[in-house]
Amino acid sequence: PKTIYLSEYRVPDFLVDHADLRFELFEDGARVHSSLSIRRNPEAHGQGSPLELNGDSLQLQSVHLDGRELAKDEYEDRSDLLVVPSVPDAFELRVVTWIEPQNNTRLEGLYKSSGMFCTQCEAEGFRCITFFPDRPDVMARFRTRIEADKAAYPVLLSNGNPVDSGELDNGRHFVTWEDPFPKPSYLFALVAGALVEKNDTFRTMSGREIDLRIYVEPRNADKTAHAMDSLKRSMRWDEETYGREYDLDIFMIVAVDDFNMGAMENKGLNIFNSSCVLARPESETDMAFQRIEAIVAHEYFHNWSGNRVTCRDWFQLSLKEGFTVFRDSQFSADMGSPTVKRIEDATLLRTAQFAEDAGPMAHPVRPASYMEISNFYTLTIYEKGNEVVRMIHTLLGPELFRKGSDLYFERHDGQAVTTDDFVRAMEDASGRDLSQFRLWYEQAGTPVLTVEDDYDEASQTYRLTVAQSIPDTPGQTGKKPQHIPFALGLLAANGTDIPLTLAGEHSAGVTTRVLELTEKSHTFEFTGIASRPVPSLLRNFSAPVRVNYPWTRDQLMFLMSHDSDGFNRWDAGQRLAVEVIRELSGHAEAEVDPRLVEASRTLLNDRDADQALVAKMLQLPTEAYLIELADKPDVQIIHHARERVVKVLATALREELLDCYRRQQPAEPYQVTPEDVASRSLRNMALSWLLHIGDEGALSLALGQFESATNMTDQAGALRALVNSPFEAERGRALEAFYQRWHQDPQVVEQWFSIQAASPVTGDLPSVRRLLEHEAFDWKNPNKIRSVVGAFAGQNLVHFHDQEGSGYRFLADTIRRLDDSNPQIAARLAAPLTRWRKFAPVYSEGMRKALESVRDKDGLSRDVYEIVHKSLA
Ligand code: HT7
Ligand code: ZN
Repeated sequence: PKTIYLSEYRVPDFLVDHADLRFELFEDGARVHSSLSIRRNPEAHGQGSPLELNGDSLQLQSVHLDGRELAKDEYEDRSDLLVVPSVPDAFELRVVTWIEPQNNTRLEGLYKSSGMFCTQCEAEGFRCITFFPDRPDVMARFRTRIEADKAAYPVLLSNGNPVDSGELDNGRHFVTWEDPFPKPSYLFALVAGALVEKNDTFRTMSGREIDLRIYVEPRNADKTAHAMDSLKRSMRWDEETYGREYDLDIFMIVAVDDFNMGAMENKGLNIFNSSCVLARPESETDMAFQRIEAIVAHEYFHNWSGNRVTCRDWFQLSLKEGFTVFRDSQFSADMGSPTVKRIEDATLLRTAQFAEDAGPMAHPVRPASYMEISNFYTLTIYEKGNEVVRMIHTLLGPELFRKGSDLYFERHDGQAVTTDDFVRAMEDASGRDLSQFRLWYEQAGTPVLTVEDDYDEASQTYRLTVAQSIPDTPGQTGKKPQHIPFALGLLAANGTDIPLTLAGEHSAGVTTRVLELTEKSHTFEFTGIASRPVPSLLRNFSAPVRVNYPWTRDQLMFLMSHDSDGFNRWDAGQRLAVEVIRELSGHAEAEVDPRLVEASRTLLNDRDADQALVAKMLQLPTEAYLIELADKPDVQIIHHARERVVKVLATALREELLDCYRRQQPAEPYQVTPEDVASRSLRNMALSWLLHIGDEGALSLALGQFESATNMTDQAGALRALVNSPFEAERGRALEAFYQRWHQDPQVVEQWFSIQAASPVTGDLPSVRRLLEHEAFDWKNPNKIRSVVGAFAGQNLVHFHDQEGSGYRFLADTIRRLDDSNPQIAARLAAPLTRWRKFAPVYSEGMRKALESVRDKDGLSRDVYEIVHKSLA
């Protein structure tokens, strides 16, 4: 496969003003009539160049140019390109193609899911529908007519507003949609099916009434309320926070079961993976409710950050994704607990994005090259991209940031632009120079800050030296220092914040300061410090970096209880737990530091503290995070060390845990408030720790909760605790009862699969293989694959990293099997193997061999080829 470089970007030779599409949908295929008004781009260099339109898996039926059918020798039908060598400066091109959505297992372009037709065009799926300049800087006005059998497909949807509809012969009907906003082809969408519609309305800030519709299969009609509420909250929030108003008369969401990712922001017609939109308390967990609110908001926010202002090319993907993740995380923070949201974002980043940034697929937020763009929908583009925008927000402050975003939307409305245009708008609105800051977009790798300090009692000064270094990544060495906002505070011995005054300044009484790091090393001197302080560094995780500072365990305990920065209170607890677990690794006889037990006891007993934060603080660092922090990790040793800590904590804190379980009584009816979520989380954590040590009292609590739970958070919490307990008979009965109760709900069955596949108790490889044979498993459904294979390889580390290599071979077999049917999913599943070099040799050898076995498959897709070859290079 060919590598595509950012440096080779050229403006398009041709522009499309209008795309007039007609879809004839049948059971054995679909005929697509496309009429394009095309003209040469006055800004293009090659003025006599041939017309080239992208295509993929299309059967070409005819080509007309300005009404005349072209003979076969007047165009070239290469499998991925339609070339018309000789065309005038402006013309009408009519192309008819035949496609087979019913056989489309890749789920790109037009395909069928549970009997309905639907599309996924980002990034390059539109070319699987018809020939088109399928690149985001070609923006056209679309008009779409859909024709289908009326009984089987009563609902026919596309982007924009419906402008015509009617009956046709043979029981068929049609609807025509017109989208007034020019858009790139990746935002095109079509849906046809027997769907029910849930309606609501929203009055915008200028008083327009918007028709809101959620379309689902009839069996899901009772699962739309939460998404609808989330949508209305998002629309209001975007008006209040960014001044952005919705622009069409209708906003539609459709739920589909077979979807490669979470959701898609098609103009006016968002398409969602069912698991990211459908929920009711009885069958979905708190986590699902929160995920749905965030994803509905994310896709809605794209209407401005992505659709009205879009990307010039796919190297600019983070322009829309980083900014939109930033917007949705601000929204979630405003809707719930800001500190908890920050902890969740930082945990994902530090566990998974830092790992990506240290591995063979490391790439900048604005990559310089790719083979397959689908492989670049990564944590770096999304989550690090979010952090980069957040740092601009921190450096500018909220008012200037808002001025910058207003300027960006005003200046670039209707355009396809670059991350550089975004930064320039921020600079122009604020007067700040962000030239060095731009390195965040260009350099891959996670910066490491090494902090040293020194206190001088005589002069009452405290000196802090911060040195930054950025590790080499594939193809990038010798990196320049980046512009890093570094927030910090200093704590006095009584636990209060000390006002921070730098040498030469007058005291302003500020206790958290954002220092700006731009050099390889800086020394900051704080004056008027009466005694040696404890530093609270990188408050609220002000930059996506690693911080090394030699806190003692007593200092960490002190920060856990006194830091005014909630994030750093949590972080101190994590650091303490990491140290304690590390100390046990490979030393079976070593004692668990009693300070961790006491710190946990204090948290459990602290009824005045914010329980949402307490719930987070009591969670031990995950195995994945411990592995990420380790050099040549031995997975089995890390697993057993962490298990021992859980057992010691559960045994020592039995009374407190039982008390916590009884005390935490979330209000009825079920609500997803931070308080209630924390309450359920604490109860379920207490239950799971106690069942882990085989506590008989907790067993009856778990069985009672399992049977009487009125919401899925509690029912699945009890099931998970039972599954991970030593109570074999109860575990088996609970799993069976759960399946019998929920087997008709695919989303719940996915939870049932993943609880088992992720469990060290029930997720051994033979059992996971049995799940693949289960009647509810379906190789064509990405959610099912993720819930079994993804959960096993991503969460069940003790079995996946079996030293025999059986877990690796299993994953390699799965990737090879899926490579032909769904290459995007196959490539994503390969991620756990790509970091083989990181692991201790007993693991890395087996991982490498598994990757080689994938590499050697005949006819490897471009998606998997890129991942495997880059990992083995
Ligand atoms: N912008 C959407 C990306 C997406 C996607 C990309 C590749 C293959 C399938 C896909 N489905 C959705 C999702 C988002 O970030 O909003
Ligand atoms: Zn997005």
